[in-house]
Amino acid sequence: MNDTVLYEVTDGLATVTLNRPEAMNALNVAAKEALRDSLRRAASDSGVRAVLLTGNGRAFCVGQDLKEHIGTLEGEGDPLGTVALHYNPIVSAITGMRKPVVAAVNGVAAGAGFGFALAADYRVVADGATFTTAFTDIALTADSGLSWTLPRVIGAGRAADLLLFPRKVDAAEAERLGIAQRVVPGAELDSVAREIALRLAQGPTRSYAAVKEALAFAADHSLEETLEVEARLQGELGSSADHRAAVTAFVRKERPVFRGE
Ligand code: T3D
Repeated sequence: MNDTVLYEVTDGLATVTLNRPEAMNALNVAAKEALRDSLRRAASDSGVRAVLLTGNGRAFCVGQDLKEHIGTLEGEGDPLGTVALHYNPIVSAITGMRKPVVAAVNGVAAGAGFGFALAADYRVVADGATFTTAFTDIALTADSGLSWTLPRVIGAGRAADLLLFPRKVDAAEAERLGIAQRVVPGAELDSVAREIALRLAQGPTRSYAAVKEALAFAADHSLEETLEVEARLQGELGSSADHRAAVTAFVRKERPVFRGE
């Protein structure tokens, strides 16, 4: 691990912070490796029940560090090998994590940075933040899952528009399009995003994992197939300690305490 990404766990919440503010959290190799490893660490730590992903400084993440990339293009080897090596594992770590991931989008999210935000389960966005696909401006195509997530979130026509004609989508439009689930004043972003992520960290972790699994499955399967998956997942949750505790608390008119079990 290195200081391009900060990792902290408190109260069951892992906070993963991109920490290259001087470079707008552009992703050089060190940052990509640290982000991938931090997310895997959070996924495998049973003490972590939710993850908050954010950036230090005025950007959330502007994607690939193009100042590093130009060197790779001019050197030997496979300049775009980083997609399989870094970007894909980062996105898979976020989407495959059996716990909720909240992105606190503090500033511009461009290219892969936009992709990471959309891979998260919930986006809390500062009112001054913007989103841009950026890829075709540098003669690339979408990566970091954007060609899968973006049309599902905003529709195929709008996704094609943003990918063919990259522009900055402001927070208000992001909220209208469904990119942002919540927009808050910049000064309140940290506290609101943390409050939301902590609430998830104290919630029924296995239920959240099942919601993630079912939504991902339903995205490319039939209703009949999805009904089967829902039945299996519900069956598994039926014998969970959190479900028993919640129903007992409901009947007793008490607040349930979820242990993520
Ligand atoms: O290997 C591969 O390439 C494959 C992987 C691809 C994944 C990707 O993410 S590809 C997409 C890469 N990202 C971009 O193309 C975004 C490029 N940046 C921009 O379009 C704009 O900078 C922003 C819309 C993000 C922000 O605009 P603005 O006006 O707020 O800031 P600015 O003035 O353009 O930039 C401020 C500084 O940040 C500037 O540096 P300087 O002049 O002060 O030294 C700029 O060069 C730097 N910066 C911004 N984006 C990047 C960057 N430096 C390195 N890499 C960047 N991606």
